[in-house]
Amino acid sequence: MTELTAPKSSISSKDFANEIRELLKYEQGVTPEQASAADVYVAASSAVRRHLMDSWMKTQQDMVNGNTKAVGYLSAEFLMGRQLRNSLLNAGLTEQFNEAVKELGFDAQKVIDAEYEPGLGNGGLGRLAACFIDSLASLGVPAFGYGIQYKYGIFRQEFDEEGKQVERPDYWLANEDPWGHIDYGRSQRVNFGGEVVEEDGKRVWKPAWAVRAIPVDYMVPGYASGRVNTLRLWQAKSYDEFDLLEFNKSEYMKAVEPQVQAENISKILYPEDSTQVGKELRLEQQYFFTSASLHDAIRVFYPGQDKPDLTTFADKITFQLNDTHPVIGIPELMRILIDEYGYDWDTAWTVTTKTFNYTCHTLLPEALEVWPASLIGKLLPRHLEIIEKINDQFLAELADLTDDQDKIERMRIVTDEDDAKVRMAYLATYAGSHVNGVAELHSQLLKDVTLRDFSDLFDAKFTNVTNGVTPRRFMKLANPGLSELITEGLGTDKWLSDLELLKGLEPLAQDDEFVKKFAKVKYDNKVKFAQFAKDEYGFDLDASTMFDTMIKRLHEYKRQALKILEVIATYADIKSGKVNADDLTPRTFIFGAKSAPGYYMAKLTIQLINNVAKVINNDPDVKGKLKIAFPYNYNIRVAQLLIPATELDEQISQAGKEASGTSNMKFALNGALTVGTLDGANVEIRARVGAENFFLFGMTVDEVEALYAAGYDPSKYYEADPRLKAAIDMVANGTFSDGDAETYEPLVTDWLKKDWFMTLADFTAYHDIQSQIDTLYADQLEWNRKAILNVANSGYFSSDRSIEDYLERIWMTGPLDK
Ligand code: 26Y
Repeated sequence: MTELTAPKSSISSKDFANEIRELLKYEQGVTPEQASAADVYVAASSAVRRHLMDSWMKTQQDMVNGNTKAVGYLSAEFLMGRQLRNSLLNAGLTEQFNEAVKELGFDAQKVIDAEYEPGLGNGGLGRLAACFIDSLASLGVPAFGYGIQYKYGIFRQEFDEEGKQVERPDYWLANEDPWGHIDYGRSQRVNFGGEVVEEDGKRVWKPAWAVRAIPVDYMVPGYASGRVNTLRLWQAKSYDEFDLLEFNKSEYMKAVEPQVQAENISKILYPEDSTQVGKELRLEQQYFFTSASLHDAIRVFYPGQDKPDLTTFADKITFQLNDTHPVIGIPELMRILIDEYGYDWDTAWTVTTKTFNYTCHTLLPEALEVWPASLIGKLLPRHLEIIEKINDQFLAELADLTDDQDKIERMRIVTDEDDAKVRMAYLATYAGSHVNGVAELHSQLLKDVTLRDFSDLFDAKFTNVTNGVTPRRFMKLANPGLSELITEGLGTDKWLSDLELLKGLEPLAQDDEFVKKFAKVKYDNKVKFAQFAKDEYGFDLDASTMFDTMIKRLHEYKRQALKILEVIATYADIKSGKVNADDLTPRTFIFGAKSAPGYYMAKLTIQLINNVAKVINNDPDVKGKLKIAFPYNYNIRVAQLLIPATELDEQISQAGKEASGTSNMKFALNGALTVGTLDGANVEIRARVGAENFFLFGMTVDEVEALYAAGYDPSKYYEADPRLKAAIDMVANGTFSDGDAETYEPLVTDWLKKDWFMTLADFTAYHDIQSQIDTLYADQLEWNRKAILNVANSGYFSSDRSIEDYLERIWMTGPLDK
């Protein structure tokens, strides 16, 4: 007997259909006959929201009235993905929806597809935030996600005739957004600029301008917890609608200028995802949402109190800083406590340090945010004073802890130079109670390298929380076939809220009948993806070939170049007759990647992949053997279709560069095998699924270090491996640029002269592992056994487990009472 615990609302499909009819009539003013799929999508979404409303209100009340500390997840990015299916799942309305829309004469998938994906994040960090708020709600922990409701999300990617990336604005709010509820009454004032003056012995900030932060609330329904939390995204609005004095015809543009300026703050998500961008507007965004959120939390937890006792603030809510982006919240809370509520410095400091914790998501020093003190002084003069005072206090503390003057200098929060800089990661590390990395290796490297001086002196602050992903979206919704098979295999669907139960699948890897069913699910997912790729992109993919996928932001350290060079080398092997195409496992290489618009090398790599695709896909000599598919505008929707269809997952970053990775977890949970380096969470995935079920290759962190130290010369590797040489020569000689040798010259020169991420040094090892992959793939039963073992042993990578670790190690709180 299969035990089913998934939430199920008691409402009938008929009644649900009637609710949709009502909403179509009273909200949209259309009959079901007149309605479009988009209308039905809006009405159905509103109907689901209504069903969640009681739980949402009760959760808010219990949170404020109870004594369970809440979590505030401060993040500049929340990459939520589409909402309707997820909300239906958690509200227990999936079946009713499917039936109801049919009754109304609509195709369910068309209704689902009417939702435009909100892309309010760049990649891993933003998606992690989305998984975390899902898990918080599912565990019944009272929490707010706090961020920005960007008007334009991550750009829509297109490819032009030459295969170059073109960025188009992502105006996701062009149509009605039934999920976001604008709450004008709870807006906050956020001040900027001006100066600080001395009044009655006090420092008083006289700001020059202000914007109104208006909250847009999204429900975050938990799975099977009965709880619904809130994602509160702030929208910037001007206080001065137009200045009518200025408003005559010729001054019209001038009249709306202040409004335009204020509203620019929440206009666009910065598409940079790793190297820092020192843009004034970005600092404005960071201050805008952290200031509004902190004030909001005071409003929520001390309702109606003019003189709240904020010494208890850290008992009401703990704030997690998702990377350095919200770190300006630290001096802001100091300012609120001192300037707005009259606390003394030491009291404010005690409250502030208890309130914040910091998660670091990088190892690349160039990604650690640093702001010119002059810029902070211009936008936030009072905050600069506070930061300087924190710095002084810190230096005094350090002087008591160490005699090492160099170390003290290295650790300064505000650098000692003419054009002084403020190091946000250092500020967060000093002021926060805890600092964590996002995978074991990453947390270790943070201590050993990136934040070494800090860990020397404040070791107790440092901890690790390995990332995780939500099984609701990335298994149940993305892979219904596998989910059903797992439920059948385990005899229960409880694994969706207790993912370690997947362990129970282990014996089934030896059951040939089960393995065949598993293989069938994978094959069906491939067919489904091929169909989608045909409809959406016009690709002809062959589901009988191996689906070999690399999806992630385009970065040199992630080494998409390694993958494409290996594909080119294989192509060259076949063309030159060195290898008989019939001896190779036919593969479809699938890429998905956006590049930061200003990242030249990354964009050139995209162009190269597209043009290698053009050549290879049109060459009859390799037809049926090698194919490249590079769907443009990779996003959560594509991920949900592609991950379940993938057999081989590429996680091939240079060791010591990828903080964690999270798609690696999604792939393992969906039964792909990984080819990867010992980097980020790959290390932990391999340890859990077993070395024999993971294709490991490449240098370790120590080997990388040693090679840098010895003086790295990539050209040696080029000379030593004829396949590598052939591949690079092909790129250099214009094979993929209509004979033009100039096009990829910067890439070629970089590979041969610099190759900072040692693509060439790992090339031979990467190739050597391919024959092992082919051999295993030839034995489908064995391959699928290993894939099942990956699923069975990846339960640890649920974001529920990550959240439990945060609760225990950092937040010191838990679920609300039932
Ligand atoms: C400063 C600004 C330009 C900036 C904006 C976005 C800097 C960084 C980012 C985003 C970083 C990011 O997505 N990092 C990824 O975080 C994932 C979740 O922890 C990790 O799995 C992944 O390894 C890391 O690259």
